[in-house]
Amino acid sequence: MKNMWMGIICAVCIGVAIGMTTKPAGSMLPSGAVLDRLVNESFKNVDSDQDGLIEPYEFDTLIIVADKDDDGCMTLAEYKNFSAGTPAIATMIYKHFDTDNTDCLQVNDVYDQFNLMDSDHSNTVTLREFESYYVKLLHTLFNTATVG
Ligand SMILES: [Ca+2]
Ligand SMILES: [Ca+2]
Ligand SMILES: [Ca+2]
Repeated sequence: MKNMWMGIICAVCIGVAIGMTTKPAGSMLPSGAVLDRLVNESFKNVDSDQDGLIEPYEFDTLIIVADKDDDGCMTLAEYKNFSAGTPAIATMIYKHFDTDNTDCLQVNDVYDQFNLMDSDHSNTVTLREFESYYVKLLHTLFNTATVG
């Protein structure tokens, strides 16, 4: 009886391991329900007054909120704590914006992203606008990652 269960558990292990090896090292591009949850939770992280829209001031305060020690820099460690994504995804997003590799992101570094998100220039970002920005960003990151 015990052996049978061990066999089933091992088969599951091997199945998972094979599934992993067909994907790029490190992390998989989220899709389906996982992506939906990631988009929704990330949106809520930014929408601090929870009215279903991201306003410019909320985008400004994103880094200030994540900057736990208030030294004016959001470090990778601080971003990982704040981000709704897995540590692997958070690291990819962080490095994408920390182009000079100083482990310090400031409001100015990400400020122009608001305009990229607000595709209809209404000065607010809806969940739909945020989702299309986020999906595009993830695709950029994963394409870059698989080349290197
Ligand atoms: Ca809001
Ligand atoms: Ca800090
Ligand atoms: Ca808009």
